[in-house]
Amino acid sequence: MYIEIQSLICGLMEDKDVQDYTSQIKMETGLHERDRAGVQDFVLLENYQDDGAFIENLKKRFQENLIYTYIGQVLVSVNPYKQLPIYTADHVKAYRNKHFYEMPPHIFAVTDNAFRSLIEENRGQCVLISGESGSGKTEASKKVLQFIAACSGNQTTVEGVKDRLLKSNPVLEAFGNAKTNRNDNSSRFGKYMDIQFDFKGAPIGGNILNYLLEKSRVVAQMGGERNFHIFYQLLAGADEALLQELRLERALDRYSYLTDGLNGSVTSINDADSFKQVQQALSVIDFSQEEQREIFGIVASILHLGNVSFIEVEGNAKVNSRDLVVTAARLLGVNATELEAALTHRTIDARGDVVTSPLIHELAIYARDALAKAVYDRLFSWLVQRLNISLQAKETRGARNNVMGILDIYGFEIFQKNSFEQFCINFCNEKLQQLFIELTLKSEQDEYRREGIEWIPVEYFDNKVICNLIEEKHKGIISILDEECLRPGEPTDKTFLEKLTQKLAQHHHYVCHEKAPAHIKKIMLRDEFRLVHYAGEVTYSVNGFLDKNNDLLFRDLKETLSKAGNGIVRSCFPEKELRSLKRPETAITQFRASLNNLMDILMCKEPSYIRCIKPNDLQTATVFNDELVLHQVKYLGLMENLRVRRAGFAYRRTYELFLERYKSLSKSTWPNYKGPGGPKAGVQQLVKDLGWDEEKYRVGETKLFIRWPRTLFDTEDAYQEKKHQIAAIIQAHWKGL
Ligand code: AOV
Ligand code: MG
Repeated sequence: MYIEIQSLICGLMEDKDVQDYTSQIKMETGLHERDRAGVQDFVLLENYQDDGAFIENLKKRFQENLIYTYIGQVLVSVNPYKQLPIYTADHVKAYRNKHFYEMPPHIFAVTDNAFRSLIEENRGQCVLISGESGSGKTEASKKVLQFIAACSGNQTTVEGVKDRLLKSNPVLEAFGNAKTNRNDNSSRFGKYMDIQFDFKGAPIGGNILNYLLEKSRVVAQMGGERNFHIFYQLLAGADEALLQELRLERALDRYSYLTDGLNGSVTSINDADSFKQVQQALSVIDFSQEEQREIFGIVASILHLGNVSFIEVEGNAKVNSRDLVVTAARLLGVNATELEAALTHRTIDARGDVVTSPLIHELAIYARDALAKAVYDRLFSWLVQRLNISLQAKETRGARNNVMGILDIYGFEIFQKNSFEQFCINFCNEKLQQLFIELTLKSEQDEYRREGIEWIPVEYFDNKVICNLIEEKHKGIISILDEECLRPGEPTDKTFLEKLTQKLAQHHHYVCHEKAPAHIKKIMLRDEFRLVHYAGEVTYSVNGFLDKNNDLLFRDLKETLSKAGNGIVRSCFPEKELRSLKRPETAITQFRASLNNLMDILMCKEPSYIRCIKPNDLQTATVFNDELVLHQVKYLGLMENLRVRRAGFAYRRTYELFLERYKSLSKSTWPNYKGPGGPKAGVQQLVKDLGWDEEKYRVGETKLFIRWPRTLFDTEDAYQEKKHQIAAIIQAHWKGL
């Protein structure tokens, strides 16, 4: 009897251990928890067309700390704004090697799924994380990395790689993240990280691509915002000796580059601790002492530069605080007199005619800020390159396809004042949304086609029209901006705006001041234009567009830096750049090219999607703002995503899995289907025995497609009942023993 019962349970519980039985039942927050905690896959929602029901489901789950929900394979994640105990080693173990739907939704399940496709099918993967600023993308990317590190190989060689991969995060965040009004730890750069695996699934290397750092933040911040974390970390965390060497004082208000926005610390951030972590991470990644000294030397030099002021003598700018220039020059390893001259003069080389002229006060400030921005920006790119050297795989044979990419970019943002930076960031988000549309639609269509199932297309809002408005050759905003930047004469931000309006006034997604509807006109200034993005309407001020796009650093400064004693600075400003006669590409053109390159990389990988949602604007765990969430659900296209998923068939399972789970429901499949035709025939027999009528399902090549969730609910209910019956029999049996 005992043996019989045991084999019965084993059969029912698929591959799980008998001992796991009770915990298994507890873990299964699956279909049966749908009343208390909503449904764990939106395709199971009865009234799936109704956005109210969608939000209600998200809210219910959020309140139960169930932040993850699926739409088919897409993971929707709501930022909990508090630490949840769901990322432990036990969780990693529980999700490792499990079938996607066997466990409650989790970012680990998505990662495990991608990871297994990578290893078993040798298909390049990418995890695409999107959502607006503060919705949890960066945290999500860290969880993906955590899972991969925890469940892949543990030989010492691999440990080194994993350590370096993990430690690259605190370094990049220190230099590339900052407190904004949307997020205390906002990414101010885009990041795509490839992890390379060997054929056994052990990480052997990685590579990071970085996208457009918001360098204007180095010299100015909006009210309530901060400069990049590293400045505060250095001042709070460096020991006295280091501060002394860098000639720094701890007080933040001593530094003009730190006093623009929020002057001080942020409660959610411990700068001194973070600094220790950064130092430790730099050591793990094998940055030499010399390199570390040079890095912090550069950071400090920027703070000193920011304090350099000028006076005007007979119309020409003169440095007012020579000692600061001397200190900055020492840290950069350049000649102080030369730096002073470069800050106040401009040399123009017009076809061999070299003319040096003094700068007016305003231009000297411009030159100083351009210098600080360029040095910081190039330091950041240098850091990424340096990390890549450390992450480089020693052995790449046979590992070509075994690459998993993780994309974590800056999210869509709307501020009070939006400028060139927001324009770039939001453009990037448009591109990513475009990719989502293409890939989800495409893969869905492919699956129906592959499986030989009829398919009814669903209407989508395709944001391609906005991408085109921005990037189309000759006609798009980028082209118009570049044209204006390169035009001889006196192009200004104002003439740029005029051109925009002249050429785009008719476009449905472009709104100019003159043609704006009355209620919009009221809130728009004359130097602004407005774009109807997929994620909302944003008003951009054209102030600074030309300057930022031209991204000009006067030749004199470049020349000075190319001879720097600080090795990092020297390598960031190579001499050959000075000799090049080609006009450097504009900032936006470079950005567009790098984004299009990224799209190509992503297109040839199998994507997994994580759609992040933020529950409120207050960065708090206690508020779920229905309206705000609905807005995100709408623009992320989640309702359409769900409709597509439901248009044909809500649920699909491979024959093997379906049969394994539900075989106990029919005599012809229990304990095993023995007839001809394998699992497919078994499932066909099973659903016939269950009395499903033809309308409810379709038989694909490898999968069973189920039209209504109710069908699956009923089957699942029957299965659960059977399981409990058996459990009762076992209990009775044990009592009787
Ligand atoms: P983002 O990357 O999407 O914004 P983050 O990942 O930085 O957003 O998340 C913002 C903050 O929300 C974090 O600093 C955490 O405090 C909290 N948070 C997010 N996800 C979780 C989680 N799973 N568990 C606990 N707390 C979380 V931006 O980079 O601004 O677009 O440019
Ligand atoms: Mg981020």
